[in-house]
Amino acid sequence: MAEISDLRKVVGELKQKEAEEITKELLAQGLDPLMVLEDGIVQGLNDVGERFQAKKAIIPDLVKGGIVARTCIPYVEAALSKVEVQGVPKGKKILIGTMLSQHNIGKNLVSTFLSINGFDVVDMGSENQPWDFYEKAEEMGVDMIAVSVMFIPAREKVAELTDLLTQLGVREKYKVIVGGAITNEKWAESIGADGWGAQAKDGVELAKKLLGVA
Ligand code: B12
Repeated sequence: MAEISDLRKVVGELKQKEAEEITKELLAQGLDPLMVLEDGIVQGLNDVGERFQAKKAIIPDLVKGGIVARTCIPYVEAALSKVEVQGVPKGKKILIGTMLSQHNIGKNLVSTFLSINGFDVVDMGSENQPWDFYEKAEEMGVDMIAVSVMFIPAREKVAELTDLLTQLGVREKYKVIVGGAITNEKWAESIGADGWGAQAKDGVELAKKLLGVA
């Protein structure tokens, strides 16, 4: 019988077919889809990232890691929507995007989690600049801006975003939350974000808390 550690291993080894089969098997066993996601798929990708950092993996491995993850995640999402759906419209609009980077897998997960929990999500995709977030937030009249931050150059751009909102006199209109592989709570506080989340599900908790909805 497959275990979550097996999923982490095959994702880390970039074995697409095996990863897909084990994901299906673990979910069929009734394991918590959130654990399958975080302890299996995300940890496996972190292992790929660590190998890359240690120069034991190359960019095509990162590309393959993204493909393996995107093969497995739809099964998790299907299982999540069965157990997690709150379905209650919250009447709150949240803008989400990645700052600068092409890494969109985590952002897509946060977006899905928010949607299935009843938030109205405006997904502006990847490779955004600070002013893209500002313009879209004003255009769509959102309540919150969620930024996914996945590589180092993106970090200072998020600081630029909070400064820009302040300079334009709209900082109070929007709650700003951040997350992503290279972020932590201390950094989020230092750039004046309203909240930070380690995992996609934290985005939902932060949105509920900061926007004052049950
Ligand atoms: C797959 C991958 C890629 C793929 C991405 C494919 C895609 N469509 O997304 C591709 C090939 C594009 C890629 C490219 C690069 N990558 Co890359 N990549 C990764 C890898 C292995 C996995 C990322 C991933 O999808 N993880 C799975 C998802 C689910 O996790 P996540 O994004 O972290 O999201 C979770 C949480 O963080 C959270 N979350 C995310 N966003 C938000 C937002 C909010 C508001 C909240 C609450 C929560 C939240 O929720 C998610 C679920 O729990 C990471 C390693 C790692 N440790 O993450 C490196 C990594 C991110 N990449 C890295 C680098 C360096 C690069 C490149 C610069 C390499 C290069 N020299 O070209 C390029 C940059 C390209 C660009 N312009 O953006 C570094 C970044 C660190 C740094 N020093 O900047 C990492 C950490 C690898 C490493 N250890 O060196 N990469």
